[in-house]
Amino acid sequence: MTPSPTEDLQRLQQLGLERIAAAPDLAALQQVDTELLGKRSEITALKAGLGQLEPEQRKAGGQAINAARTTLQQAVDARRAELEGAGRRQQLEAERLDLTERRPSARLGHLHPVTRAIQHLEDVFTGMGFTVSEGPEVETDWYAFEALNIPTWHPARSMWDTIYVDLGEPGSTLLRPHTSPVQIRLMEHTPPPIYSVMPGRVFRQETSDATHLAVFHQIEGLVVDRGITFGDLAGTIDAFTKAYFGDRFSSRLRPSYFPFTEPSAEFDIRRPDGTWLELGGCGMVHPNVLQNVGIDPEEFSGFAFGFGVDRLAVSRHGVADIRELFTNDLRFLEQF
Ligand code: FA5
Repeated sequence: MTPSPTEDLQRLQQLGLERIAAAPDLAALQQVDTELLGKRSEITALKAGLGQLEPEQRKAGGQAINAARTTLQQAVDARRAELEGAGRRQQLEAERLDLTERRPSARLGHLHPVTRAIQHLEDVFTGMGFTVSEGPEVETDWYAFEALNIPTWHPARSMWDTIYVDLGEPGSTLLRPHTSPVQIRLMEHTPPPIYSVMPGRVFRQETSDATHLAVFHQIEGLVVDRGITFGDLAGTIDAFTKAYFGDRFSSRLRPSYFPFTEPSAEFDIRRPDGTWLELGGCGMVHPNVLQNVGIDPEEFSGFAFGFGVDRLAVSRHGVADIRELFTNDLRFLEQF
């Protein structure tokens, strides 16, 4: 006994719907569509067979076949829309450009530890009411020595192993061996009160070792006002040490000598491991220096300090050898 057209239809519709739902892509769906509803499909064959039925059965059969066709056709259309939508989403996703995305392979650099130290120092000092000033790296003998109370004959000249530039009178032009000339330039143009720091690069004829470089950085500080005392200097150095290094570091002043300050002191910091590091020199601005720039030492007094930024950066980061800063080994620099 052959199955009735109704049973055939139900089976065809059920199987058809399953195949449509399972079609993984548009090409597969097209194939299923042709097989289910095309000219050579079973459903078309069923329709052709209607002619052999009785007229009343023919009508009911025709309606059932049409209903099944419509159901299958709607399922194909729905699945097609679904697959097309997924395709568009996939394409959009593939073509998406996220401009805010940081790819893990694109490594961002950062500023050199010495540049960062200078910026940090500027922040600390501007927070204490200081301005920031700059001066040239190539200097004249006047600014680097004479105006700082160090005449040519002065034995203290040997404190700075100066690199001279072959320009003008021999010995008249040089690479500044310290940032103190910027004090002179500032005082020449700015009437007191002066509260300023002056960071910059300096140069000395020096053989590098773990604590010395031939090209390094200093930051100079200068205060000129009425009634400034050595107590103000000591207080400023102390406030700076705590602000920059934190409470685990402390500072001390040792008597010393600089021709441009009187009295003079050496400024050391004590690291958390208990060792001391000579960071810089300081003192009360010598009256001769004030006179050299036309400031009356009877009316104004001041203090100055100058210390090594590179030494400060390495001690802050616990680096044993200062030369590491400038060998430009990325594996070293990336740690900061
Ligand atoms: C001076 O250069 C004075 N101009 C400092 C000063 C300013 C004194 C204002 C008084 C008033 P000195 O030569 O000591 O001083 O150098 C100051 C600091 O620079 C040193 O304490 C050290 O921290 C740093 N320094 C000196 N030489 C080197 C070097 N070769 N490499 C790295 N850092 C150095």
